[in-house]
Amino acid sequence: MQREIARDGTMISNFAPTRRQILRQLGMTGATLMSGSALADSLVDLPLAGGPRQRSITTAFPQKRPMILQRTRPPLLETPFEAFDDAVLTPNDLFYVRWHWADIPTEIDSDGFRLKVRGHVGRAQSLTLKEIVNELPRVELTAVNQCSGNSRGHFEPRVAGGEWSNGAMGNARWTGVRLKDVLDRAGVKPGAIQVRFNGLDGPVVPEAPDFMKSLDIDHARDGEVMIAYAMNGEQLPLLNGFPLRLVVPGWYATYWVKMLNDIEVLTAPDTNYWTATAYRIPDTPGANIAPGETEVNLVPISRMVPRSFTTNLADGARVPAGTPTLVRGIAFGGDTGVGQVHVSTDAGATWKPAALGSDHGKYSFRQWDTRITLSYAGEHLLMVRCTNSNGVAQPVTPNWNPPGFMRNVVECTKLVAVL
Ligand SMILES: Nc1nc2c(c(=O)[nH]1)N[C@H]1C(S)=C(S)[C@@H](COP(=O)(O)O)O[C@H]1N2
Ligand SMILES: [Mo]
Repeated sequence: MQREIARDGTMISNFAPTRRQILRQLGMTGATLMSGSALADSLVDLPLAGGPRQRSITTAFPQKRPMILQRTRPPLLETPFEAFDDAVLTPNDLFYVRWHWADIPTEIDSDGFRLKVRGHVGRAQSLTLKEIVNELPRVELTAVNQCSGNSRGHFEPRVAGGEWSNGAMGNARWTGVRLKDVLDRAGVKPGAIQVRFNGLDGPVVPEAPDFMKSLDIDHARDGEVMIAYAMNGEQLPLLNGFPLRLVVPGWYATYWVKMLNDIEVLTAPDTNYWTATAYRIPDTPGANIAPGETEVNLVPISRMVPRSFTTNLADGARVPAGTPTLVRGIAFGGDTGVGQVHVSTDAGATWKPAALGSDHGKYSFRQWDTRITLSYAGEHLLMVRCTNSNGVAQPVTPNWNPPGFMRNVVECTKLVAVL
């Protein structure tokens, strides 16, 4: 088992649980999703566009430590940002949560659970968790799961939708099987076009469209897309998709279908609302348009773009003037690895490379650090910019689009240097 030291001095294991351990863990999971009352334990100020807004911290959800509460039904819980400074892997009990519909099973019997594989296949399957764990090759991958609308609350002008700050993302080590191996077992027939994924959750009213997403057949069979049964060496928390979820490395989390129990191979492009209509972005660089601009071509959201954050100094932090200050954070390349991370303390006139931490694979967060010296007392802006290994760099001006997707502007932290 590989281990590394986290910043708080504890050990992080690069968990390699045995099949027996995994099967023991995948016992019935049950939970009460929310108590309905007394959700707010305390308040947190978030510096969102249009002025800071107070949001509550909740401890009312199962398998979760205190989380920032966006919405109760369906649960939308944001990861407190400090978690990203503590370790390169986001702990399961701090991992953000997002659901579209409130009808989410509160108890799942793992013996009775089946994953169906059907549609345009030669041998339709109804797989038990034991079969998935024991009979298919196991794969592991560290990858960032980020909501398309992460950081939406910072859009200016403001847009409709969940007002996330920067905590609708997380990085985990995923264990599971290749989607390709599952599809091969079912024997996909020639003429397949897309593969549709559905989970156990559903809408509260029957007329509303069940949440489903589809991938093109070649993407589904690329050998990278996974069906995960463990996250950071443990079974998935119920709210993150117990017992199985899709992992689509490098792509926005909307495709990472949770509580996955149904895979359907299609012979025509999926026309369901969530694939054909929702989650569309302007077909422009960075999905960027001017507010009010119309007549733009829309395409499905897909690959992530690079981002980076300072994690050890919050906005308004006081640092000593004239002496070096340690600055550190995380970066990710989006659909590929981190190439370089640079910081600037002079409004972007000059950029200095940061040192990169250990490489957990191209889809993972990568830690970075450097030292800055602020020569005079007063306010300074610290900027951090990731360039991914394809040479794509974060923009210095924010993108804008009506759904508030794909924000990846260079982040600025205001520092106050004191003598
Ligand atoms: N079954 C199901 N899977 C789903 C969703 C959903 O509503 N239902 N939401 C998707 C979206 S938009 C996001 S951002 C991620 C959130 O994953 P998490 O809750 O594990 O962080 O789940 C995705 N998978
Ligand atoms: Mo999302």
